[in-house]
Amino acid sequence: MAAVTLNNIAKQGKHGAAMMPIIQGVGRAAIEIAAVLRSAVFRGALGQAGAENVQGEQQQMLDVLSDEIFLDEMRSTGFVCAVGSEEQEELLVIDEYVHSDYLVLVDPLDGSSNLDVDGPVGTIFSIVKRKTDNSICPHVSDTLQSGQEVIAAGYVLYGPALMMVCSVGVGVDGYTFNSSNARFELSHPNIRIPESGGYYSVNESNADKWTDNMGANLERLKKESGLGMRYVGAMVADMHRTLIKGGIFLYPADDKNPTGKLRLLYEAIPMGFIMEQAGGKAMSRDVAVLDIEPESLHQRIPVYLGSKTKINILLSKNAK
Ligand code: P6P
Repeated sequence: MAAVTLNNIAKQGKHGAAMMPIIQGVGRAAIEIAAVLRSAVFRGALGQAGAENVQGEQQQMLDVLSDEIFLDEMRSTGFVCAVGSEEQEELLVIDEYVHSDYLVLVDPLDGSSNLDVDGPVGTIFSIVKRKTDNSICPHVSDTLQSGQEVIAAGYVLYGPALMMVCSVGVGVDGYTFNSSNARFELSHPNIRIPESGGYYSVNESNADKWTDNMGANLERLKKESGLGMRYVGAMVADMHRTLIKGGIFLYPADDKNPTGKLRLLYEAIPMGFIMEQAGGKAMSRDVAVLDIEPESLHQRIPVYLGSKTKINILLSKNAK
C-alpha cells in the first residue's frame, strides 16, 4: 500500500487544503535542520552564538541557523506573510508575500541547551489567519490571537527518528521521516493521550520556589496516581512522551519566573492545541491555555499539560 505523506493533510477538515503547503514547508525546514544538527560538531556550530535573544537567554549558534532555515522555508511556501519567532524580538514580515493570509509562530529550536549533550530538541509552530486586511502590511497584533483562533499547530522532534506531529483541528497525526524516500510518512495516525499510566514531568529542583500551591498539588498527584517521573528538559521531548505514554508535563510559575518560563504564543498554545486535539487538557493556573488572550509576542505563562484525569487531580482545590 502506498505510504501516506503530508499530502494527507489536504483532505483533513475545513483548513487542511490551505494548511498543507505551509506544513510541508515546516517538513522541509525540519529535514534541513536535522541535517545541520547531525553534523554541527564537525563545523564548530555547537555552543553559544555570543549573543542573547529577546528572552535574555544565551543564543546557541544552531538557534540562529534554525531560525534562518525556518524563515526561508516559510517564505518559499508563498502563503505566509509574517513569522513571529522566539529568536526575533520583532515580527518578521515576508516582503515578497506581504499580502498572503497566514502568519506562523515558531520556536525554531526548542531545548537547544540539550545540544551539547546530544539530547533531543524540537521545533514548535502554530498557524493563524491574519486579522488585518491583506492590502496592508501584517502587524504584530495579527499574532496576538488566542488558541481558539489557531488553525493548525504541531511540533518536530529531532530524536532517534525525525518526527512531525501536527493537527489542523480534526485530531492529531504523527509522521516519521523515511530517509529511503526522503519524505515524512504517516506512522502514528490519530494520536490519543492515554488516560492512565505514563509519568509526571517537571523540573522538581524548582519545587521550593513554586507559587500557586503547586508543591502541595504535585505531592497529592504523586500520591494518588503513583506515576513514575521522566524529565528531558526539552518541551517537545517531554510533551511527546506525555502524549504517547500519558501523564502530565508542567512548568509552574516560581519566585524566579513569576509568570512562568514557557512562552504563550509559540510553546504553550501550539502544545495546548495538540494536547486538546489528542483528548488531553492544557491549563495555566485555573484557565485553559487556549482561552488566554495574548498581550505580547514573547509573553510567558505557567503551563500544565496532560491527561484530563491527572490535570483534574493536580488542580482540584483541596491540596493541603
Ligand atoms: P528548565 C528549553 O529551554 C525550554 O524552553 C523548554 O524546552 C523546556 O521545557 C524548559 O525550557 C526547560 O527549562 O528550567 O527545566 O531547564
